[in-house]
Amino acid sequence: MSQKREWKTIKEYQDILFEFYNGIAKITINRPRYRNAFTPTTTSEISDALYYCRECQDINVIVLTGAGDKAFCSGGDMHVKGHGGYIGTDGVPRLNVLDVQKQIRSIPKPVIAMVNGYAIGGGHVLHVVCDLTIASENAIFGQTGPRVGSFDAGFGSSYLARIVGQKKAREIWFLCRQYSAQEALEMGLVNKVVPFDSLEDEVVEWAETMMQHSPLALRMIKAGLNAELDGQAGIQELAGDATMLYYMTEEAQEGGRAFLEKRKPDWSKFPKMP
Ligand code: S0N
Repeated sequence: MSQKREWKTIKEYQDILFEFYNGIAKITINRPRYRNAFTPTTTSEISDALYYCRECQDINVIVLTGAGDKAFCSGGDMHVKGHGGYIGTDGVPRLNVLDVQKQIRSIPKPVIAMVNGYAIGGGHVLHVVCDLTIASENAIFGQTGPRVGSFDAGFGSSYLARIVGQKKAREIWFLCRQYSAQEALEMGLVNKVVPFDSLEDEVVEWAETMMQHSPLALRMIKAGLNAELDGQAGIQELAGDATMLYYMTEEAQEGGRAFLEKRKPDWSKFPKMP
């Protein structure tokens, strides 16, 4: 039996719920009528929430999910698909889910996809880019692009191939089949499959376990795992973290202090580790 939790609303949005519980932020795509398909409004709201999560000191782990028991996310909302992207309320076509994908990968905190039903098309890519995926037994995974007139040749393909291998990634994209949660587990696409009623309990337990560990260590591991795959952008993130750590040292402080005190810095007192 699932445990009842008091999730507190962090901020009100139109298309998403953004809630907090015990160090965990939960972002829920709240368009169950359309199997939680996203519009430009949905994705810009997720971006805004992720920015908040990055800045907020009280948030340690982020959970991304969909409302209801049918879908995590069914990708871009076909009702607003126009020439050049998904058309927002301003009439401009956009593919701004790409910004969300990049944010999920670069936010220096673990992101868990809590997949509670269909993760399809651009919705599948969203779970792929999360650090971890916990799925309910009724979850179904797949890409539809070549069948419905789209594709994601970015993280949705290359990172997918890193996870499931080149042959399987090509199968997923070329054949546009749907895969059960069990099949997804067997191909390493998800971390764990649990009954629907215990999905949130399991996700919260994983989050709480990670929260017992060093946030900085988790941050560096995430940056390192990304850096291997993300080229110069990945190295920039890892290097940024190295700079942050360097700024925490007395040696770095000495440089700044010496400049302000108009003297030569004295580096001699700092250890040169072998
Ligand atoms: C999810 C599916 C399998 C669920 O089937 P089920 O349970 O039988 O429900 P339905 O009766 O089909 O659906 C219920 C209602 O929900 C609507 N709906 C479902 N999905 C969407 C959707 N994606 N957009 C709009 N509406 C949706 C149905 O129409 C139905 O409404 P009513 O009751 O009025 O008929 C099944 O629904 C399904 O297969 N859905 C479509 C899944 C799909 O093909 N998704 C891909 C969409 N495209 C992308 O995601 C492209 C991504 C992309 O464009 C991209 C590429 C590269 C870089 C960026 C992007 C980007 O997105 O920005």
